[in-house]
Amino acid sequence: MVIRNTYELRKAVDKAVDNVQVTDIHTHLFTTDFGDLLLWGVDELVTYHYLIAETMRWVDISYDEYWAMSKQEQADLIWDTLFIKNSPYSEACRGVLTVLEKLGLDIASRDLNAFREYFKNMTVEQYIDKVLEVAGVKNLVMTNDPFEDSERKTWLGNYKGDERFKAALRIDPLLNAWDINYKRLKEWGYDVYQELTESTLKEIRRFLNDWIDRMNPVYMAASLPPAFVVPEDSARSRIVEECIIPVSRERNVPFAMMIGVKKLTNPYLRVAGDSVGKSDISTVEYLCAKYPKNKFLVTMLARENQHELCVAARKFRNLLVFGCWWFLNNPSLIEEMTRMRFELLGPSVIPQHSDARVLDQLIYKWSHSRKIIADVLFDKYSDILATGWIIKEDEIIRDVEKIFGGNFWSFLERQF
Ligand code: RAT
Ligand code: ZN
Repeated sequence: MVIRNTYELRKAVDKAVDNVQVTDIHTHLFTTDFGDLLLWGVDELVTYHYLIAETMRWVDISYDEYWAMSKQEQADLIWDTLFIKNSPYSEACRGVLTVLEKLGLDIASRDLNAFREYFKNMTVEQYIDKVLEVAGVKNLVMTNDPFEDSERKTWLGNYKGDERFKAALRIDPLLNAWDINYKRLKEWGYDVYQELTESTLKEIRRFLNDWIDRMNPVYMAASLPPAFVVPEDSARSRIVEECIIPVSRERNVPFAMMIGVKKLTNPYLRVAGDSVGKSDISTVEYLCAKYPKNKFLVTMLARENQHELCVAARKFRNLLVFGCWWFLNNPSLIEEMTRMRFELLGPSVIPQHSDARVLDQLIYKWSHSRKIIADVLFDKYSDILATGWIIKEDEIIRDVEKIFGGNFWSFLERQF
């Protein structure tokens, strides 16, 4: 169908974006094989670390007292602080309301215990089906760290998998603390030393290959500090160039770099204590230029890095920009970044991932992002419609399929 005016355009864009089944390329969710590692339900939702950080701004209890509480006590404190004593319009608070509303619960009751009741008779299997359906997510990528003992035992034991959940091999410990973690590789039977000799590098490649065989990951990923620089004289830089790059190319497993995290700026906040810093885009440019046959997925945490990251993607087809990560996952910034990306890169980006740590969050993260992406798309199509360009509804559906996941799958298939 040919779109004739902005009224039809608005309807077609909203329909395409509402109906698209998403591939969520970065989450912290797990299959049921991993037991308690898959977080779900209202107490997990309310104790999301984004909300812990917001709560501690209001309350005067010590961090230790907070961490000593049971999960339910923590949730009660957060609910009372952020939802009852203050209005819950921060993005993370609003997200909880969106989830409860989309599950059909009576938000107006403000009754956390009533919300808890809803989950009492639900099995996790039923709830996965329900959430994926409500969120419109067809498949998602986990974060799988072989250095996490709780997770490792499942990979080495009876991992069965679920077609909807893809693995991603997370390698932060290898890149960010080699001086400590080489000992773990040694324990696991790899003949490595702290000094990066040829034979140690070979063993690191063997470690990566073994885990690629075991997990069948769609990419290898690391969260990296603002000071992430390649090339430089450091263990991290050498492991990137001499291990990650060759294995990534040989196995066709892209390297996902998530750059700009200042770890534990406030260590007392634990998982909620990380912050953001500006990073050097030259590292991304260097890697894309020096290794044109390698594939790189990149997201950066600082708002200040977003423009140069788009420009880098214009220069390098082996660079796929994705997501509005963590502190950028707020409506004002998602809108700004999505506009800039569409203007510089057209549909050749992945505007969003959820980063869901709690299954339920898929519902709000995708509902909120869909709305903003649809608004920006409508503006962009309106501009070309005004020139006399003919837009067909099928073409809108085609573009929407790409940005909500198709680009990811076709990037994996490309051969440079
Ligand atoms: O967004 C988050 O939940 C962060 O804590 C991190 O998990 C971050 O997304 C990461 O993958 O390191
Ligand atoms: Zn994450």
